[in-house]
Amino acid sequence: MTDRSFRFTHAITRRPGGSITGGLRAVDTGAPDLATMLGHHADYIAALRSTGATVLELDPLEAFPDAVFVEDTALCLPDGAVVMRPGAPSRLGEAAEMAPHLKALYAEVVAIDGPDSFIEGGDILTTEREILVGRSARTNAAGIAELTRQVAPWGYTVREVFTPPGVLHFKTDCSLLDAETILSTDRLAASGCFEGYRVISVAEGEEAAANSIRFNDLVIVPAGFPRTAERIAKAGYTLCEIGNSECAKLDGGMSCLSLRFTPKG
Ligand code: CIR
Repeated sequence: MTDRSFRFTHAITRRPGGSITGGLRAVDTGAPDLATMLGHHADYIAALRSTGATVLELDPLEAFPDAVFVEDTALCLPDGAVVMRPGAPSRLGEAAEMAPHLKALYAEVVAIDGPDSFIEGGDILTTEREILVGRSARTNAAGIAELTRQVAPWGYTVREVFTPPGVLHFKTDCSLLDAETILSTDRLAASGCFEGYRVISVAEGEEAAANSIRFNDLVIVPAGFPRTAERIAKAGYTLCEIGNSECAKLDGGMSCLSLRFTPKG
């Protein structure tokens, strides 16, 4: 298989609830507007579905203000799913809420469970040949070591890399575009972590466009970054732009809003 890292039959999403106004953020730029966010969320789900995928829409979890950002709760590979252990204390319980939904779709679901292990899905970039995990304020060496052991039986190798200082997650600054190609900020690519891949840089001043996703035939990008959008389109990808103004207030983007996978059953 040469496209398992970007061709998927399924996605899981979770609608934001009223508690979203209490979501974590590095800098307070104002409360997100729920109605606007729900509109963007619906557009996002429609884009995923337009590729033919089955998309599960879970109900809001009011007890967890950041629960819309489901990506951080699990890593989903063809052979099985790994339930994460989020490093943000207010998000730790979100992982257990996701586990039953994964068990309904996968024969094998394992979990990161060491008391000192922390890891969030936003720090994990799965490519065709490896899994890159960025150490960050949310993901530590113990979490990465546990993940490495969990995915080894499924034939995956993990490479530890670093999320730039002040950047929330590794994938805040990069996305997979195809088996060979990564969209990245210059500050992340400068670390050398994408050696051996083709890198398309986001335009200067448009760093937030780096959190995009390749989902089947689409590259889903946040709206409002025209120079980066043009670069991606010129490289031959089919673009779909989705509003992200409200999630951006909580440091969230296109990858955070879904788990994307093809379960073997
Ligand atoms: C957080 O700080 O955890 C949320 N406000 C944003 C999470 C974004 N998730 C992601 O990049 N995978």
